Amino acid sequence: MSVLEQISSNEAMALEEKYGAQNYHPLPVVLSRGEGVFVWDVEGKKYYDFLSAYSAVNQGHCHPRIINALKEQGEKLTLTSRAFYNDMLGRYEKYITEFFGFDKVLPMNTGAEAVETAIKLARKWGYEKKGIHSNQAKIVVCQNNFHGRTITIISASNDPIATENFGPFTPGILSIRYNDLNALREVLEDQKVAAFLVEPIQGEAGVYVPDEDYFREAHKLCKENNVLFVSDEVQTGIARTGRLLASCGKCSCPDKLCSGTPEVKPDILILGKALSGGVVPVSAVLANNDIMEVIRPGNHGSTFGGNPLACAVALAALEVVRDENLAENADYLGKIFRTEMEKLAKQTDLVTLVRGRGLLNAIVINDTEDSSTAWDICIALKNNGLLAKPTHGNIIRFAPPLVMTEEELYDCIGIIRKTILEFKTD
Ligand code: IF1
Repeated sequence: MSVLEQISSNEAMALEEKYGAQNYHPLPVVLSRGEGVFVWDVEGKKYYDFLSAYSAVNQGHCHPRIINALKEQGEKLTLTSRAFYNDMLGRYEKYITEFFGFDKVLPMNTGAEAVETAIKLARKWGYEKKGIHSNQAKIVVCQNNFHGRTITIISASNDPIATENFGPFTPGILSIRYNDLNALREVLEDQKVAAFLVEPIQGEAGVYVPDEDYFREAHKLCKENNVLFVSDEVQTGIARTGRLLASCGKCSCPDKLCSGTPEVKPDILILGKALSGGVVPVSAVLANNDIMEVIRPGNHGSTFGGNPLACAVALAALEVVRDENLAENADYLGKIFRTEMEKLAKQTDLVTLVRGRGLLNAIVINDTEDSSTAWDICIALKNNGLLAKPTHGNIIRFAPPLVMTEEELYDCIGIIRKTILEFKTD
């Protein structure tokens, strides 16, 4: 069999099982094409994508403008390394910093790399600007966080599956309860704290939305204590929650871009995933000069970070977010979605709770002990033409591309309603 020959779903799954490390447990569907809110499996069955590659494909699959940028730049220049200048990086840096309202950007590739970068930046700032004694700096994180998979980042995790037998871990991390301002107030009394690293909504924890004023007050506490407020918007950023950034709180940006003065402007902003529309790995750390200036040549970097292909793709991906009003669309559709899911929750004992913001939502399934119901519902949804994945056992996350139309959303709500109401537990 030639490697380029068309294969069946079963063959593709068997190959992954035989030759791939088994670090995932995917839904049994093998995709070979995507366009907008739809994906197709190798047998040609069409599905609504309700995961969007964990919110990386906010602009929809293979968005023509982004793919065009990929093709055009791909034929010109893809990688120079940072040993030389390239003619795309500066243009991209100007665009993204103005877009989000920061002085400077440090370009990386994956979300985890950007989180690592932010931690390094915060520590260095802690020593050089705050005056913390060398090697004493602490980073505060929240329980049930998800920031990525590196050793330092999992050192901040309390998920046994992500951490067991990966030690020894990175020291200097303090963990407090999420959505608990008193816990934050207490921990900030420690003068060695350089930064508070937090997600505006905890995605992996099951789309856990904090209290309305949590971010604003947490930000204030950090300011009072000369601690950097570091917002991980890898998943929540780029219009996913109905605003350009989830940390904007009640979005009041006159130009709808949040480049004015958002309600909470983090000291360090971490972006990834949809920054490239899911086309190539592009992540970024944004901060103002007084923080970013602690990084000097040789302190940090990456072979691929800031490569011209990534820059061209990310520029196009951000233009799509702005020109197609994706934040507004996510806000509008999200309200419809939650209203309809709440109606559904009243009709069945299977759904106990609906929560989320914009088009980052989850329903909590009244599940059996071994959590098989949420998985089985996702299999039934797949058979009915909609792809979603359970998280933390009994929670199903719903996060379609933000280019969805209202008509398509109602179609999807119909599929979810029908699937759940017809679902039989045995
Ligand atoms: C996987 C969840 C989503 C993230 C935040 C950094 C990163 C992520 C807030 C790292 C990554 C992913 C990765 C993915 C599952 C996933 C996820 F379920 F874990 F929570 F999106 F919903 N900060 N999130 O959410 O970014 O290095 O992966 O580019 O398969 O591990 P990355």
